[in-house]
Amino acid sequence: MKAVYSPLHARHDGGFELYRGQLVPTFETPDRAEIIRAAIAAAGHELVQPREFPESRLLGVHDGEFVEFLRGAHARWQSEGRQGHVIPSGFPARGLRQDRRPSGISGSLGYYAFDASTPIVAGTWDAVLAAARSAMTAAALVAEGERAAYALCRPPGHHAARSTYGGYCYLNNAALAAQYLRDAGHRRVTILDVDYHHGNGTQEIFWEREDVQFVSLHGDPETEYPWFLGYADERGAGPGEGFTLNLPLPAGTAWDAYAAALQTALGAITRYDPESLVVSLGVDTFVSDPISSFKLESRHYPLIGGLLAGLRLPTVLVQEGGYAVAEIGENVAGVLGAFAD
Ligand code: Q9C
Ligand code: ZN
Repeated sequence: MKAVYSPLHARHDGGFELYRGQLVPTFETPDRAEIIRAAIAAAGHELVQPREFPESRLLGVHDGEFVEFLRGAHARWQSEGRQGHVIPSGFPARGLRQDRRPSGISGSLGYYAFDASTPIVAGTWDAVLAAARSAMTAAALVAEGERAAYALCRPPGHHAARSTYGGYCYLNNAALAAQYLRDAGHRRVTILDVDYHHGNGTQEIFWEREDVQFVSLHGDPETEYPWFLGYADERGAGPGEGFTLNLPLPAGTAWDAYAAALQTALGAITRYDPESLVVSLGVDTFVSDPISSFKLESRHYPLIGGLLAGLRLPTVLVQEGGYAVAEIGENVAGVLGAFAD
């Protein structure tokens, strides 16, 4: 299949994240994308560059002032003479005002971010925009008749909501792809999120919408990031009630229980009867992922691909997480390969 890739991803590099009480180099590294690129090229997928899009496309999913904040945050940090990393250090938790957007850089960071694991470096915006364009290009290819297309997005996107960023995510690539398909005339679109972590940003964006179904398999937020969303009782609201489905699974889940939950997800998708599918494709469900705890093995990813392809829907696959760098290429290529048969 066509795989959309931009070398601009590499400009997002060198950041640090607060992880278990220590400031460590971020797990979300440029070599992830390069290893995926090499593996899918070797498997015969055709690499294509992202297209240009009017930036107004971003506003179908994101708040305009949030987009401008992300674009300018690093330059502003520097112009205010700060050293160190662009990482927030305070957030508007319960009891603090949520209706004020502080004008200073520290208050703005706390207002827009929801964790301290998502650094902004000088090249972050270039990579973020290239990832968004890659997802929309893959959606355009599918809207134009491709059976499936893959966007090698880096940084990932599913934790980013309308006006918040976190979880290594800044703009929501999968949501932009789904919105693109809606704008291209697809009446109902499903986003299936198989990343290890709950796609809280995607859920929030489509929470009150019936035209985009959101289905997610993930580590139980009782113990797994992002901790504060992704529980089974979250089902959407208003016109969107019943169009969000969360299937949290306990830490340590292996293939059999995972496959059973995936069948539940596929059943819900079939009942919704969408015109197309967007897959938030994280492979941090892998047994040796350094920040996750499921126990899928490399041989399971072609099985996942086969089950997804079996829906027989035009499909956009969007790269999300996966931090076991040595195996990330094989695992992603395993999913994609099932669509070629
Ligand atoms: N103890 C994605 O996979 N830190 N984001 C987790 C767990 C953030 C993962 C800390 C993990 C974000 C796209
Ligand atoms: Zn993840």
